[in-house]
Amino acid sequence: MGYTLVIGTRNWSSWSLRAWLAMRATGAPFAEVLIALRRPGSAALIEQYSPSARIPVLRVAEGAAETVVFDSLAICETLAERHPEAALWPHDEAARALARSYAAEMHSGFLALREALSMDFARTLPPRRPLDAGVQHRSRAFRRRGARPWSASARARASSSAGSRSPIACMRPSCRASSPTA
Ligand SMILES: N[C@@H](CCC(=O)N[C@@H](CS)C(=O)NCC(=O)O)C(=O)O
Repeated sequence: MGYTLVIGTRNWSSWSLRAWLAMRATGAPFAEVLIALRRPGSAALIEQYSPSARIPVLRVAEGAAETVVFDSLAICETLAERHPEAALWPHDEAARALARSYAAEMHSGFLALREALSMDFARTLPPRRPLDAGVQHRSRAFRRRGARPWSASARARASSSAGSRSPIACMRPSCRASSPTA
């Protein structure tokens, strides 16, 4: 029996990462085929391994037979089934149902989120805009008073001094209503 996991560029393919993490979690040995994505030949290469023209793909060879699993969640389920000792899903039935719900929801939903914030570990972001002068001024004032603006102690002081004019005001909507500085 032998596993071959076909994945895409590590910095970009979160689908591949899921299958790879599950594969690693089983502790079973596996061969890895890494396909560089977003290159002219990528699609043709993927098609050599995957009937869905998508990666990740897990190929399970058993003697002359080979099973091809071509979806990240299906790969995770297959590995969970084949390696019960790895306990990829929670043992408790209710916890398992909940975990499966989250996994399936992530798998089939959040399209807009995934499009807007696709995984890219290699991207270099432009430097952040410096804080505007007002925020800098408030931060310095807080620091002079020995408090960090949103620390737990600052929030506690803000709520205990409601009614007095504390410069440390909690900005949560529930507090803002009663805050003297709101
Ligand atoms: N639902 C599939 C989606 C897999 C998927 O979309 N993979 C992308 C890479 S992250 C892919 O193969 N794209 C083809 C390409 O880049 O040519 C899964 O969970 O495995």
